[in-house]
Amino acid sequence: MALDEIIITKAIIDRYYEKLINNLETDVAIVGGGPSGLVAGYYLAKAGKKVVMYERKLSIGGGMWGGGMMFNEIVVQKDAIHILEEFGIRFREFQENYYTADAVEAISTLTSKAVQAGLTIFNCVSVEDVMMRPEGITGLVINWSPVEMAGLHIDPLTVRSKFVVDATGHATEVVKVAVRKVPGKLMTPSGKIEGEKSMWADHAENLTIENTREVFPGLYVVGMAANATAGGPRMGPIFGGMLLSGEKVAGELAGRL
Ligand code: 48H
Repeated sequence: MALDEIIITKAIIDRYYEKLINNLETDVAIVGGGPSGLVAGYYLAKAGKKVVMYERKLSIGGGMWGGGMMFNEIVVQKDAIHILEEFGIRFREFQENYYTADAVEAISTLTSKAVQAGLTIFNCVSVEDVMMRPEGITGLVINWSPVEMAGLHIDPLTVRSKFVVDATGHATEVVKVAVRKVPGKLMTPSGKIEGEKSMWADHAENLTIENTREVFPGLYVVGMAANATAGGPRMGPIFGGMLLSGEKVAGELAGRL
């Protein structure tokens, strides 16, 4: 049967439109497609929640692809091994409590399993603002990343969600917008972003999980964004904290929804 380019085009437009329209109102909107956001999206979708993710870049995965300094292996500690097992990511023991996994297998599997569980991902979409109401943050303001990159003056669109998760990593972009533009204070000691601190892997890994929580009504932080918001240190290429943080936020939100 001959292939018709117009049917190919229609198929893409129709299916994308369907995805877009079905995700204008969701339970949870996750900003950023790094490891913590993907794990959160997977567990929320698995719990039957309607969950969407926006990722600025063309590729999903954030900072996991490159392992440590482009040596594409990651380290995961024992406490988080059950998450690798849940996703079917292969790992090897290096020495007691230190396990390694191939970074490419890890991030591609997190992405694939999250989407298959029901997470809808929009890549090449940047979150530039939040929607606010007296009760808190109730959605996101989105635009094509190429619009942002080209500096075009084009108004964005808006999506509503019961909860927003900032999974933007070191940049903490959603929390930054909230601090700058939404009346009220963050649930942190200073009421503002405390700022990421220097390397201390052991301390940072525990704090990442502790700091994974609601920081403004309707807004949760996860992964590196959680530490940056609460003033925790960085941890380098050990990823257990990122995975456990995603699992924690999903559990808390599923409980509230
Ligand atoms: C849409 C956005 C926006 C926006 C950013 O950095 P990530 O991998 O995030 P985490 O927290 O899941 O993982 C952190 C980890 O990769 C890491 O950097 C570690 C462990 N560092 C330790 C250390 O010591 O350095 O992913 C965040 C994603 C990226 O893909 C961004 O492109 C995306 O968020 N993003 N997407 N709209 N406004 N801002």
